[in-house]
Amino acid sequence: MERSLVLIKPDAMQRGLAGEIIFRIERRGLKIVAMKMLQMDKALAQRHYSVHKDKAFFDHLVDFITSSPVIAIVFQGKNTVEVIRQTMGETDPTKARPGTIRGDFGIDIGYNLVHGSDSLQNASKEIDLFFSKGEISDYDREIGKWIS
Ligand code: IDP
Ligand code: MG
Repeated sequence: MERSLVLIKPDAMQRGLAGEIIFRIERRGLKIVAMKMLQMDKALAQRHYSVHKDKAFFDHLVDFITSSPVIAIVFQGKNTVEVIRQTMGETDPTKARPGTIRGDFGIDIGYNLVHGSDSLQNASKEIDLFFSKGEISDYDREIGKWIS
């Protein structure tokens, strides 16, 4: 079983798309094991996006992700990292296929609605940034056997 971190970004919060995004990922069969709404501060944003610190868009990205509350969610299930990346679509919404979250709701790379970890290693680091161990609840679901 894998875990991945999802963030419902400020543009999705402002546009009232949080439920739609959670719905699409949850419906794949992934299980929510932790969730909270929070206002990210600059320090957390810089740590979360530290791999991009030398990029031209970094300051804008930090301003954007701290501009409104976000919802942070840990999803758990089979191939979770890949399944979420696939459900989100390409980073640039103009390249994301219709049927993906970004392909259906986005038009600009700076406003692409949702974050999902890009590897198991980064998922683990990102989950630790947002959640303590005690905030993550693993539990069995009866429907689990019908999904994987
Ligand atoms: P990802 O979110 O699909 O994993 P990354 O390459 O990790 O994409 O980039 C992190 C975030 O930085 C993107 O989701 C997007 O919000 C923003 N970003 C990436 N590239 C650009 C760009 O060229 N211009 C503006 N923002 C960008
Ligand atoms: Mg990324």
